[in-house]
Amino acid sequence: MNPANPQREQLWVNARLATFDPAIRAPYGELKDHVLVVRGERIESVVPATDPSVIRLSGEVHDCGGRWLTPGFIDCHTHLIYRGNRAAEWEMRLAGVPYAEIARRGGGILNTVRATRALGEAELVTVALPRLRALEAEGVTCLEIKSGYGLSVEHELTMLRAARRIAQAGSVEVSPTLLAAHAVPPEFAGRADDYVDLIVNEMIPLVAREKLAEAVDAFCEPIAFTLPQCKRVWTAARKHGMAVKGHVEQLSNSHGAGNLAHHGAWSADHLEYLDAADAAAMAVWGTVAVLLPGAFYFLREQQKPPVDLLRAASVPIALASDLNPGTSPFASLRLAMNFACVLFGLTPEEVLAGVTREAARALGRGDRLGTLTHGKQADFLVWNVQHPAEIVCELGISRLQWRVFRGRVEHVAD
Ligand code: DI6
Ligand code: FE
Repeated sequence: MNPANPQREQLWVNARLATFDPAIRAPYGELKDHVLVVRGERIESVVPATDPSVIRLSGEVHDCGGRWLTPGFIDCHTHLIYRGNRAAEWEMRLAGVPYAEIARRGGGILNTVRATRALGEAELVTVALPRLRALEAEGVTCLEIKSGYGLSVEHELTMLRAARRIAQAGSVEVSPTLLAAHAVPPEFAGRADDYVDLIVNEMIPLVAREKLAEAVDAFCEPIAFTLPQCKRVWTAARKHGMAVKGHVEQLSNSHGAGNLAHHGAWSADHLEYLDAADAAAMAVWGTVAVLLPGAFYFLREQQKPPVDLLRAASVPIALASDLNPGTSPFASLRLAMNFACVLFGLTPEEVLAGVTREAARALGRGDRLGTLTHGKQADFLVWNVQHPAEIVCELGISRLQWRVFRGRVEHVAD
């Protein structure tokens, strides 16, 4: 896609701006009667409509007719790239076989690894595209993409190169993450520590050198990797200048979240079993809590993440789809947003902040994305709604009118 003309100015008028600017006290950071001025790929300013400077502005005028504008949505935890589906395993789970048992029998993640390894870079893009398009149609302008279904040097790199191709296609911003520590591959069965050696000594240095990922993730659970193994992965990542994050406290408490915080992590994800000490550490180090209600729902978990504890400790809360074929098989951030309200008790305002301002922080992009403020990238959405809560409440219908990515306007619906 062509980049937006760097000089061209756009005036977005007659909109209610849900800025999510923390400096604005109103719910949703609302600004009424303001003009959003875009130049090229950036938000140049947000000025009162009565400001004399507005008259002097020239450019393309977009009349929003009183509609709401939000920042572009950011899906900060996805496994977008994989082949096939695991509906047969889901059927088994519905019949009572636990997820961990399926994993122990060689199903689960390893099932998807076998399917995914058979594809090359271009084919991986092809199978991921329908999922990407579904997210974009809901207003996603930035997403994280994890590897983790390759589990060898060659196959993890192929997945990350496929993610790079998606980024280069230019319809969305991509934050690529190395998730080699997702499961122990069959070649290393019974030798998890040797596989961690491979991740630490070969994969991380190579991925850092080729700049194929920004961050390194690890799945810290008894069915995946122990805390000492994850710590080795996170330490190596930091040594190579990469950000860290983790799948932690989802099915048990391993204190992964507290350890991530001490590694200066971007985020700790899942967190159903998070305790107060680790929440406090996250607050101190600015580690974002990424809640993943889709996995909670599909696994029919009972233990909810401690939302009140996160609020009391002032830990920033983001949420994401966790799109993956096993535990969260749906390409819909809006569904995850709805689940977060209904299942976890977040407010619609927290949820919308959680896929904009806080999700941007969870991807190390808090300075560049996530709010409608001067200097940020011009990624925003125009909604045909009376109130922002409608975006979260009403499923199965799209009220998205325009999706703007880096200043390029895409008309979504009439
Ligand atoms: N994210 C993951 O990576 C695992 N659970 C989760 O919430 C499982 C992914 C899978 O089963 O393929
Ligand atoms: Fe995940």
